[in-house]
Amino acid sequence: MEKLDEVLVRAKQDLSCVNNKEGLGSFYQNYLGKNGKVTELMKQMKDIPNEEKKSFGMAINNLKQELQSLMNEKEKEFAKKKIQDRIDNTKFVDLTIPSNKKRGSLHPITILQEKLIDIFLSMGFTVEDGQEIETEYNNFEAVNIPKNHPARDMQDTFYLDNGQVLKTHTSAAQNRIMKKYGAPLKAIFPGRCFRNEELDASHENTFFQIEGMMIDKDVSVANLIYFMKEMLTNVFGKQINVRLRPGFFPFVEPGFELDISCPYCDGKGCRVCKHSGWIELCPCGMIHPNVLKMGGIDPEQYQGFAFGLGFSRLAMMDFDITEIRLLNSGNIKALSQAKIK
Ligand code: FA5
Repeated sequence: MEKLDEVLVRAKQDLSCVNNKEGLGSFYQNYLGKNGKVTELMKQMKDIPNEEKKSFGMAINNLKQELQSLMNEKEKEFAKKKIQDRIDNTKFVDLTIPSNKKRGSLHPITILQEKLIDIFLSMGFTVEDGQEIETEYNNFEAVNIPKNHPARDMQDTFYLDNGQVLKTHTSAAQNRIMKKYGAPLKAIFPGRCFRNEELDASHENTFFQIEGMMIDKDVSVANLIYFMKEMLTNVFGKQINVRLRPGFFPFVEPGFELDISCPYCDGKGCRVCKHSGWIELCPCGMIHPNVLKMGGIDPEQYQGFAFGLGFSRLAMMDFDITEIRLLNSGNIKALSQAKIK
């Protein structure tokens, strides 16, 4: 029994020096492990006279329980210390200090796209998704540009190994949308386009267009002019005049280049309109009968207009950005100088 008391005193001393989990592991091995001091004492049970065996056994059990609860205490102490250490080493952030970081904003392209979508939704158009990777058929053949047609040269693009192309214009979605809805339909489809281009301040290899199509009975150029004027008046927040000049695109007949009266000088002449009072903005026209036919729509019954607005360039005007490459640059410092209204 004396030996048991000695072991307990010794164990308490040893445990007071333990200050980590590894130390606690060694302590366990030294006392309660296979060859530990308490286990050794238990092995002596056989030499104890029978009448004392019971009390010796109980004392050993008490000793084991005491050591176990001392170890549990120690473990709790370690856990508390770990939390305290983390608190002591954490650098607290004072959320009340004003930040010197600039606030973020949406990208000019996103802002303008949302504005255009809202305008067209309010005029009863649906918004469709186009694909960035398209079949050659949808990008060219379905819009009346057969293989070897010279118009393909104007829209050279990036061809994938599987023969598909990065779409050169949003018109590539026309055929899919006509087949999906049939006539009548009123839809816009914004999207990213790609061309193998000589790059300059207004030509990028990756840029955005928004396409619009309206197909119904008795649709005419008058409808086209009405919707374009409505859209532009909403974008610029003032009355915009338009004029049409003849333009060639194989998928429209007749085809036009739509110019707008310069919204910056109200047609008087300025740097933006190169002192002409007009800005070339949006190719458009009446959808070619072949294109309607390929889309499964009877051109004898239905007509439609289509337009393909280059809205990277519109964004440049709207946000006073003089270099188109800025729009794809991810250069926050430069983009934040764009006049986001
Ligand atoms: C087309 O892409 C026709 N699909 C538009 C169309 C649709 C006509 C429906 C008739 C009916 P174009 O190649 O001109 O046309 O491009 C349209 C607009 O996209 C241009 O006016 C211009 O604003 C923009 N654009 C074209 N190429 C680039 C480029 N490399 N970088 C930036 N914008 C471009």
